Amino acid sequence: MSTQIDHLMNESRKFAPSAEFAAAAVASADLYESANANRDDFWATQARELLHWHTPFEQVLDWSNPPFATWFADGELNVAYNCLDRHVEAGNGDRTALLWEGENGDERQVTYAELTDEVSRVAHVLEDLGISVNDRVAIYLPMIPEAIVAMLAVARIGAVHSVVFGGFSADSLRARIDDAGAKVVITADGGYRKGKVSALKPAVDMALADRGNGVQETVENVLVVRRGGNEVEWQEGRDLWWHDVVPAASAAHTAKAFPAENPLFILYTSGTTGKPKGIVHTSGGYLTQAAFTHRNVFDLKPESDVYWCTADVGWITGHSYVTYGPLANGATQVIYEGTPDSPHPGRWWEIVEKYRVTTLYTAPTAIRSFMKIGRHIPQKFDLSSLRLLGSVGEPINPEAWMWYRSVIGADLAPIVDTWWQTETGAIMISALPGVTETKPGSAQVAVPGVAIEVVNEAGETVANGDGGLLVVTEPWPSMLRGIWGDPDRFVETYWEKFAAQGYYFAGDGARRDEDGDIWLLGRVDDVMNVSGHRLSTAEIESALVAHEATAEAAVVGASDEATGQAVVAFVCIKESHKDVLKDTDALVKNLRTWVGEQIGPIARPRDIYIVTELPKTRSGKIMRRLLRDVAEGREVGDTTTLADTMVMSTIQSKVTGKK
Ligand code: 6R9
Repeated sequence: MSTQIDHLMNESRKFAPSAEFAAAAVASADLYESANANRDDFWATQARELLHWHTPFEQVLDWSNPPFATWFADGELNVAYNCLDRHVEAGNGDRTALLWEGENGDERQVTYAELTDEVSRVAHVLEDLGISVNDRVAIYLPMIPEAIVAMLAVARIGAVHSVVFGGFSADSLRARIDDAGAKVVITADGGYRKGKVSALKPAVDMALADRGNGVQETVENVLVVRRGGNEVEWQEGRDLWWHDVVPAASAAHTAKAFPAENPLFILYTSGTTGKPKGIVHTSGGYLTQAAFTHRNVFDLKPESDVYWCTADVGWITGHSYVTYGPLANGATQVIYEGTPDSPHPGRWWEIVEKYRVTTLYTAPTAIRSFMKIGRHIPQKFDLSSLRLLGSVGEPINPEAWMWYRSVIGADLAPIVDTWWQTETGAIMISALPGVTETKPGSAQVAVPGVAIEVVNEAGETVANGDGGLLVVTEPWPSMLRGIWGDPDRFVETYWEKFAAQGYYFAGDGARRDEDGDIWLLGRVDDVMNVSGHRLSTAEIESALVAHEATAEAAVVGASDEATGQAVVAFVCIKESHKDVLKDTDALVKNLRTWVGEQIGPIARPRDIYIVTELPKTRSGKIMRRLLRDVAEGREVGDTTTLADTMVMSTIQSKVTGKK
């Protein structure tokens, strides 16, 4: 790795936890000690302490057939019982589980007792529809309490859910239903997004329309929640209204025990090829690590905290840190249906104020978009209840980290930058609040019980100060158990590169600094090679965002005859600095010089395009692949997973107009 990425590593600011926070912290340094002493014993202890086992396990990890692991395989549990009934039995039935806020201002509060009843009813309904152990149920819902109810009802009867994000098209839904062979789809008429009802049921109808290609339809029933109130078409015999069948079902439902390795869910994630991968997670190990990390990384005090993870349940973050982790731990959490700026740009902060949110877990892309609008919006609200902030999904630039800390966290709340993936199931790298001294921009250290290394192409651990590839060197409880229906792809994608060492290859570039702290440098396909120097997109983006006028930046490597690759940047300007747009040539020149000063001349972008939006997936990840197409003058590839498909044509016209 060249010295060019030193820019990021020169970050010398450190923030020790306050004595007060540390004294009351849930996590302690002892966790590392006991995990290091014996990893398997450590996880066995966590599994026993955090979960209820109908049949206690004897076996912990079985790694005799790598990369196919089992955890706690002879134990039995019920995941929904762990998230619901046991809290009621412990006397906490009146505790609020969900504080739901609809985008249109509707509100619902659901206690643990009520949630248990509702999940039990839906479990009966699903059983009456013929769903049993291992059957697949697709869930295609907005962020309403029923989304969580549906997931838990499927889990309760030992079936497997496949949640499909409500923003995905009928085609994407069709592909996911087919791949998993789902028997039931749970959906809604529609939900509120950006101030209006966005319909969902028509996409289900379209997905299930007769394709005339002889493929056998697996879906027998569609269960429909009324939320949007929009008109929907109805197929008698197939479609059922939730409000007709659920309230009529009994709230008494016995949660049966299932083996710990019973599949809990499939979640599709995009890979390097077109076909999405159905990542498979199982029950006991997954729930153990989701609950452990949720408790320790978010310093959870279930009696007093109000936790809010802004992710949709359509993503892994919503699975592990909205549904499973928080509910297993008996937390009280906010669920918000809509977009951050509906009906006004302060909506999130209004919600924090209203519910006295203590813990906020969100993505850098959201933070940067709030930076872009300006601090005067959050400053209108009382955010003093916030005591801990989390980040996930992308590297968080030091500038965004500092803004998050000072504007949202009043310079007091610790920030945990959590690295993990759909495949890892739960958080793998993060500071422990109250224990770790935090550093802006670095995810820092593996959580207790997880073994991470940064290695070179030969699989050798790099020295502190050097960069390489991020690997997980030991199996972990919430690891993916495979790709649905494709064991070969599972082995090839994650385990072949470091087969000799038996390491899991995450696909991310990383570097350890002199303290041994880990810095994520983006996907390895986002690493550029300019005149033989390795440059990371994350590093140049950080430099650009550190400029006072920049709100957000995306950098790609475009092929270049002279230098192999050249740096091409796409930059959004802050509302408060719109004046600089009067002279874009001067602005571009200024930004190039700035990057040169920040990192070195080699990192100066060949081209800088000033744009109003960046292309992002619906989970907020910048789609650099598309920007690379533009930068290299190619036709832009598949844009169907973009949140806003218009963005690319706007950018394209900007770029061609310039040339
Ligand atoms: C949880 C989630 C996984 C990819 C991962 C990495 C990036 C996630 C990050 C991060 C830097 C962090 N990523 N968290 N990069 N710092 N704190 O996002 O899962 O959607 O599967 O994405 O996201 O590149 O490989 P998923």
